[in-house]
Amino acid sequence: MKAFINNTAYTVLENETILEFVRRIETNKNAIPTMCQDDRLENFGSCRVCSVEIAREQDGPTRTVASCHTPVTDGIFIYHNTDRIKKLRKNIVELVLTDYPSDKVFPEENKKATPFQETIAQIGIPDVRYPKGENHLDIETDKAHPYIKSDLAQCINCYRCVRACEEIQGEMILGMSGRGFATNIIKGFDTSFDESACVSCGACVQTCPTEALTDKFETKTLLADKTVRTTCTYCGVGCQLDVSVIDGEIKGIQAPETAEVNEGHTCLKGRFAFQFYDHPDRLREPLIKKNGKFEEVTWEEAYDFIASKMLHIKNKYGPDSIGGISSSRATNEENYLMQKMIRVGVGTNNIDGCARVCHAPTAYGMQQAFGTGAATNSIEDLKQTDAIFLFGANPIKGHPVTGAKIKQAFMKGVTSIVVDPVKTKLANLATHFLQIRPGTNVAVLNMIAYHIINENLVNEHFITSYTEKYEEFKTHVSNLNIPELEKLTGVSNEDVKQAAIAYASAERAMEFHGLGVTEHFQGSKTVMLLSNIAMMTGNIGKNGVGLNPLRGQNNVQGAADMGVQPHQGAGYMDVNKPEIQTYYAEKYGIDKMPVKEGLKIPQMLDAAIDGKIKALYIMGEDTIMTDPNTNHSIKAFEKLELIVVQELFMTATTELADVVLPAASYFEKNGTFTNGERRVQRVNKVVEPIGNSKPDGQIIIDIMDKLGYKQPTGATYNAALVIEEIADVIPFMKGLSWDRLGKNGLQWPIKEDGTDTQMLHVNGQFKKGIGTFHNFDFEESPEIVSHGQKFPFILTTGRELEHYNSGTMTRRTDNQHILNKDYLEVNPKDALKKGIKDSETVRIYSDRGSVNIPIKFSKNVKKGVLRTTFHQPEVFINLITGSVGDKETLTPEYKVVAVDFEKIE
Ligand SMILES: Nc1nc2c(c(=O)[nH]1)N[C@H]1C(S)=C(S)[C@@H](COP(=O)(O)OP(=O)(O)OC[C@H]3O[C@@H](n4cnc5c(=O)[nH]c(N)nc54)[C@H](O)[C@@H]3O)O[C@H]1N2
Ligand SMILES: Nc1nc2c(c(=O)[nH]1)N[C@H]1C(S)=C(S)[C@@H](COP(=O)(O)OP(=O)(O)OC[C@H]3O[C@@H](n4cnc5c(=O)[nH]c(N)nc54)[C@H](O)[C@@H]3O)O[C@H]1N2
Ligand SMILES: [Mo]
Repeated sequence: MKAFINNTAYTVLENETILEFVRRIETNKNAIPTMCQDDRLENFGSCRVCSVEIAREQDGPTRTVASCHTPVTDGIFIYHNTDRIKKLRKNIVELVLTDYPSDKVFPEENKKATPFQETIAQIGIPDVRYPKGENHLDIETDKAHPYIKSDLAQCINCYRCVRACEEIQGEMILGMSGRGFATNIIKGFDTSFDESACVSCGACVQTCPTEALTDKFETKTLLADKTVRTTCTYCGVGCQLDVSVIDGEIKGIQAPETAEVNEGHTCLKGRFAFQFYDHPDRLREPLIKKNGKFEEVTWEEAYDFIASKMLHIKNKYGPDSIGGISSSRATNEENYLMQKMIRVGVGTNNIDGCARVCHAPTAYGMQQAFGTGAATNSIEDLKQTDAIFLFGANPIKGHPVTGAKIKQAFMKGVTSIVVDPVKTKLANLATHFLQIRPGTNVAVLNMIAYHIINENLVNEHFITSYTEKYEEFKTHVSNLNIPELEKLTGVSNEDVKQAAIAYASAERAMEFHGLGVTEHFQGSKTVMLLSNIAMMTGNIGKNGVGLNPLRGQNNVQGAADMGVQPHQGAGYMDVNKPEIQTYYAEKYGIDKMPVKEGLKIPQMLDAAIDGKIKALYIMGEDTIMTDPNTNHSIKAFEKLELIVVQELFMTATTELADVVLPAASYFEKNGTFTNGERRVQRVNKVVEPIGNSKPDGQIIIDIMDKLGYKQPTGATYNAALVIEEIADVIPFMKGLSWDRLGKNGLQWPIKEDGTDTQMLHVNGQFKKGIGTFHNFDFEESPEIVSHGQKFPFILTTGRELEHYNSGTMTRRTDNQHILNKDYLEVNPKDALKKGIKDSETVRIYSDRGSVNIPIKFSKNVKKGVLRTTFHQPEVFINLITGSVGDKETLTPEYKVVAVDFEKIE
């Protein structure tokens, strides 16, 4: 199809609007001025600033249309800069200016123009001819919210904020009220931002073309010295951020609209929670504990102390007496170096990371079923799916940008199934919600498989062509005692059947899962059953399907890829195989690699108590706060001869250390993070390291050197060079290089020529050759079997939107002004039975200990179930969690804790 711009013919792309067409041909975003239009929002066509003239024939009679929402039709003639159109635009904007502060028409000194000011300049308005009317200029500025400011006097009623709130975030906090000049945006039921149910994502601020909505950092109008694109440090979504810097300090963050992952959106942590980075509490100097007190020392002194102690312990007790815990908060390059330091510098496979307390069962279970432990598809696929099966994940809080996309899909009517013991926001919107008893995943998935088979909804072709052991699974499932499982799970068989039918009859169904699957006694088994369900319905290997773990930390996927696991080295090769040992030894330029599989974190702690582990080297984990059964962890730490911790802040873990090394935060170093869809993205240095802190990569290279191994990429940490080494060692990253990563990264496997991979196991070609079915029976958690009688409530712990894990970072930002407490969610009936009122503080106790916590009445939990989180050290919930873990991977069962609670007298 062709159409004409000023009488010249051009080819039109499918579904192009006139605005898109003209902008593309003129390669100029400003070819037509706009006001209410935002590329990320549905076209609205209300302000008419983007008007153009169109004609059926050359220089024929014209019609005026809003170009943003008018599709190009075959052969039309477009005239977008005629005198008539220019006059019309000027009139529209002048009219808007009659109700707009006169001192905001042009950019203020030392400030960048707002998009509206740019439009004014583009249209060329020297002054406003019309007198000021009755207007809304006297509306007071709302500054109650810690981050978002609204000055509605500057509102031009373009509705962009209202639409962004709904169309990007999926909230409906903002609305319009009143008519004519009195029209203005309202929040909630006309409250302040602070009182509304706003999730503080800042989408409204980013889209607002004036300063009617700004963040408190005034990021929109900052005249920054530089803006650096980097990858967010919080969850595994991997949002891209544009960080503005003035005089070497970070002043504000916006979301780049060119980012494939987050498409100009972030949550409140990515956009606003950066103030931790230069907080007075940041560690700035190395510290050694002398006579029970930390003293500042030089790097040289700290290094010498660590190296001499480590070498002494290694010589006395052997290399297996030392263990390393690496950080999923740090970069790939740093994780790679860390596992190398432990394996090559020390000579042991005792290296592990936070995947152990998180998604290790996902990696293990998916490897058993498919051959690769990572997400099969990409988030982009949400646009192509017919059904979403959300199992034990709460992305609204944990992965907010993906959560918003899932919410959009739910609201648009995609078939939606949620399985969770807690009625989450998404559960409320879902077409099917199974509110199971915590810990009964295997039972409910067996029921689902039973119904899929019974209803004849299996994909026989997929099963026979690409998988094995289906018949065993089928026989197992057909022998199930369904009424017994119904009782165990606490959900009706009919509801499960309907959910099973909904999933299996969708053309394309996508599974998402989270910690509600993995942090359980039967975690790995649940992952394998989720894999079964996908395989038996043929939901693998095409767009809009698959098994998609919502990986937790910014770089937990990457840490495992880099070899932060005791049984597999960089690139998932088994460390106990002689040919693999030879492979790594050659790559690392040493004689021989350690031969024994290493210890997992819980085993390291047990071994410390048994006197077999003598030293722990920890890079960026708050083990004491975040591992279960804190008193057990403390007991282990107290037996150690050496504890080294690289950290940003003093934590419960550093308090017990012998040496604390100040690490540079992600703003202060280069490297890469790998998100939950296997996408390796650049982390670009934004500012210099705070104080005397150093990037983890530099610290590790220095320590390796002291231990007698010289890193071949040189004595200075250089991420691009370490990537070259990684690409040489890890076969599925052969084509990885710093330059190739570009702005939006690459998804592994990355071929030698640099082509990457959006989807795994395409056309039934499983990584391990053939997909394998496994079958399991439900087994009650030992936690319930041993302690359920005495402690009759089940506590499950999860997350809040505003805070991140141990809270070290988010607690040092204004997020703490939005939420500064952990609460215990209790079904009102349970509390009232004990004579406890809403908001009272209770004592909650288990076999391990007790803590005090304020309660919050909540109908989102059934009777007998309690929910809280683990962000605030004032509560320190892991004092009561237990040591039961997933049988295969030892991932702790944070989601089933036998407890009771009582009123504090
Ligand atoms: N705001 C914020 N975001 C985060 C984090 C944070 O601390 N704060 N942490 C990051 C990290 S490390 C991770 S791993 C991810 C985690 O993100 P998610 O996996 O979403 O983690 P959770 O909220 O802990 O648990 C998910 C859901 O599992 C449910 N669940 C509990 N028990 C069961 C069960 O027996 N069966 C089923 N089907 N469901 C169950 C819970 O009720 C909860 O809704 O979030 C990441 N993102
Ligand atoms: N009760 C309960 N406990 C849980 C969970 C639960 O659901 N319930 N979830 C578990 C899960 S899934 C996880 S992943 C763990 C998370 O547990 P952790 O990994 O211990 O928690 P984080 O707060 O993410 O980060 C650890 C530390 O890294 C530091 N840090 C950040 N960036 C850097 C850096 O670049 N370099 C260095 N050296 N340090 C840095 C931070 O200051 C922080 O203290 O918690 C687990 N604990
Ligand atoms: Mo995690």
